[in-house]
Amino acid sequence: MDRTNGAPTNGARKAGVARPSSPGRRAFLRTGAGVAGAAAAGAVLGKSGPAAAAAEADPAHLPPNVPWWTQYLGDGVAARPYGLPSPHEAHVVRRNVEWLTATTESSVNFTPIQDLHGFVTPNGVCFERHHGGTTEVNPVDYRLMINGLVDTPKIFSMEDIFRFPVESRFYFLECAANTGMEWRGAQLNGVQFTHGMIHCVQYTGVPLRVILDQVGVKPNGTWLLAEGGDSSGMHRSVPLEKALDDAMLAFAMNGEMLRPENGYPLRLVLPGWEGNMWVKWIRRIEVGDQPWHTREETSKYTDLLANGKARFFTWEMDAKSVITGPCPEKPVLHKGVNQIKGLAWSGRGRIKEVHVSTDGGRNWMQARLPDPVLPKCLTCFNAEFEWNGEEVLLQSRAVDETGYVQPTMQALQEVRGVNSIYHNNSIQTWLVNKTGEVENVRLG
Ligand SMILES: Nc1nc2c(c(=O)[nH]1)N[C@H]1C(S)=C(S)[C@@H](COP(=O)(O)O)O[C@H]1N2
Ligand SMILES: [Mo]
Repeated sequence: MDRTNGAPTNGARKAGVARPSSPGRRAFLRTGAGVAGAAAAGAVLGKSGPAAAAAEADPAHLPPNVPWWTQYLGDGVAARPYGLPSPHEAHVVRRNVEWLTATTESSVNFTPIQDLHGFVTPNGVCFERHHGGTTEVNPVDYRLMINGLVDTPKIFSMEDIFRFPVESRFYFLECAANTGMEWRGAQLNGVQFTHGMIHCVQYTGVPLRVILDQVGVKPNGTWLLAEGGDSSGMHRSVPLEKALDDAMLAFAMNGEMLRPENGYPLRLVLPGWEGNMWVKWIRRIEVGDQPWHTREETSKYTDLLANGKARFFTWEMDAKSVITGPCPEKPVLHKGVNQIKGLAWSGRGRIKEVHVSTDGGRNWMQARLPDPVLPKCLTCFNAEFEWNGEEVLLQSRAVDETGYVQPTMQALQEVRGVNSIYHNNSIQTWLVNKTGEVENVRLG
């Protein structure tokens, strides 16, 4: 059954009337194809262009006419046991960049942050980053083992996990490689691709310290090794202090069990720390007295500096922000007052302020931060700007509660060089040109 236009079926059939034609469907396809075509071409990634908003309403649907959807019964409650977004939102999807990785199993797709509202990422569009593909785990066969420097090594089933008191908390997860393609200059023309390796959901699970209490960490136990249950051999060393602070073993996101691609049935949550350490499908935690220096914390996820040395154990994600509208996917359509909207976050706590500039960082104004502003969580910001059809350079700059200010690319490069692909939290610039199209550019 074709449901693309949401036109009545049941009601129309029952009432014995023909299903009305819907010009709205053609308009929708035109817009949708624009987005899909641009992404496939890869040239202007995710760019929908001003045409995106040019879909015209059908006068037959507008007042004083009564549109067809008011004249027919809608689908009954049995039609959708698990709900999906409106077909008119079919462009709000995760996208990958084919040339970025050799395979889709060891790869990434990106959250469509330009099309989302508020700070919570819907489960179905949370970016995925796998090193060995999505792992399918039957929770009945699932076990978490804890061994090493503990009094009583133990193996926990999901039933065991569910018997502990749980907490629910909102946290962002950002891959250390988010914005990693942009170190040497503007690369990807879409905020989905420059900044979409991030999501923010409400995790429900058991604090890791509660589980560690069960096994009794020995006095010389100071480090944990977290091991994933997928084929990639994902291992990361985690200092015990983090485990005893705010780490969680989460089984749910946004009120439902984790999605398979995000670690079902159990994942490690390390608030504010780089996404790589949030081991999915976690199968084992070993307690030790020193870090393991695994592949993922030596050859990968270290930051090669200009002098050939590498920073390592760079766990905390520095404060960062980005404007998600206007952006390359969301051109400026109107002269006069427009809204700037965006997201800010810090691995060190709350966002204190966000500043926005329309002249490439010469002048800054304070953006609004609508409630809630939660620690280690995406924070929305918005501000007005007046567009008179001239070129504009849009930027945002986050300040967190420690007083840390998001750096310019030049300032970041002075201390980090350009060899790394990780931890690029520099200020992003969008050029709004005279037609209102928006382009990813590098200043200076
Ligand atoms: N077991 C396992 N855990 C993993 C990974 C993986 O490939 N295997 N990828 C890591 C990386 S690099 C990131 S950025 C996050 C991504 O989490 P997500 O797929 O829920 O977005 O999971 C991390 N945990
Ligand atoms: Mo990552």
